[in-house]
Amino acid sequence: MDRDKLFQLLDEFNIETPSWGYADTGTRFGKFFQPAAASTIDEKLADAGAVHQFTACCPSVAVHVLWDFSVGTDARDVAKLAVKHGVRIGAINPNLFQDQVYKFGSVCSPNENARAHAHRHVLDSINLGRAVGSNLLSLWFADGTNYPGQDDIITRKRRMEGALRQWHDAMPGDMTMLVEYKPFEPAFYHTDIADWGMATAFARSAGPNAKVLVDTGHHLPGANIEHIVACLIDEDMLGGFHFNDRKYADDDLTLGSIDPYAVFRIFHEIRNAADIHGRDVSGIAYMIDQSHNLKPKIEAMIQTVTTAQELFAKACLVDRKKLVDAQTRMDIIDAEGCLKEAFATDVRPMLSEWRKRKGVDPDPMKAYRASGYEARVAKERGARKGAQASSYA
Ligand code: LRH
Ligand code: MN
Repeated sequence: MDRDKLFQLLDEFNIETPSWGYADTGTRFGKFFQPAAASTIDEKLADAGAVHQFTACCPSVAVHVLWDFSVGTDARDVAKLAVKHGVRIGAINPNLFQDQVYKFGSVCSPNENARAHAHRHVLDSINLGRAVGSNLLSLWFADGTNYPGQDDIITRKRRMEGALRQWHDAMPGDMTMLVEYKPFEPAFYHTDIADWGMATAFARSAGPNAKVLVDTGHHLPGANIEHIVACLIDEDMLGGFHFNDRKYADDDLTLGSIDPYAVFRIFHEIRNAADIHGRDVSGIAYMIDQSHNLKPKIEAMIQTVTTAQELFAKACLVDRKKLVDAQTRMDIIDAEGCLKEAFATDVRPMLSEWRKRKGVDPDPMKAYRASGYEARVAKERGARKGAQASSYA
């Protein structure tokens, strides 16, 4: 692959960062506060702006409605704040899991108050998306049950179908609905949208502007995620990703920290679908969904973004002519060798040159650390926060 083609692909490879990745997050066993952590939407957008300033590939920020838009907030003001910090508002994520009324689910709940509450919240989220100029409605449902017999699975399925169809039809024509699946947590017996097949069926029944969102942490051990990705692309049903890494479950660790070759294989299938099968992969939304419980949050985000760029660039370098030839000759060693060769390629010099061309420092982490941004905001924000206690119960 010639350098200009690779640089053009890198220009198009934008990665959306999550507002919640800049805030203090934890597990049920505790939350460890960081003085520099963001808590207001202004601070989250400022930090996302800093990541974009040093990486040149993160122009948008995903928001979670109830975490980022307190009551009375004018959405247009938030959009202006984003511009002030050099970014724009990306995917709109309604919160359909934290309100007390959602004890037995949101749109799948036997409790019609829960269904009505959820219905209104997503309609409000669609209007918010219009107000901030976002064309992505990203839906994840904690809906499910904890015990066999607790509720009727088919009744819940039909409630979900009805709700998704209504919201799909309420969306403006240029908005895409992303349906995210997850096998378990917080539900521990069944989850109403548990895997890619269910998400695809729900998206198809919702309407033409509904696609599937693949969160890399939402698969049972042993699942072949790149196989799922290849199928979704060929079915024209892949809407986007929530990238993170994990060793066990939905650990939300930083991308490539546990299994970088797995991420490379996903990017390989995307490039293969485009280069060999002529599939249009330009509309795929590359988003990060991580919680940085221990790592400094902005450094973790910069590390994630540069790792994603490296693994994407390596996947672009697979010699697909040689690969197809080896596959046709059923020469497994040579075929696998094409991927191994690309994965072993040190793409950092090329990425450094791409960054120079974009007018940013070839080493974003070093440049960020030298900027003093972290110490400055820690001083500003730490002073305001004072002592904080964290306990789950
Ligand atoms: C659920 C999930 C979903 C979000 C949340 C922050 O596990 O992946 O995408 O809404 O994390
Ligand atoms: Mn997710």
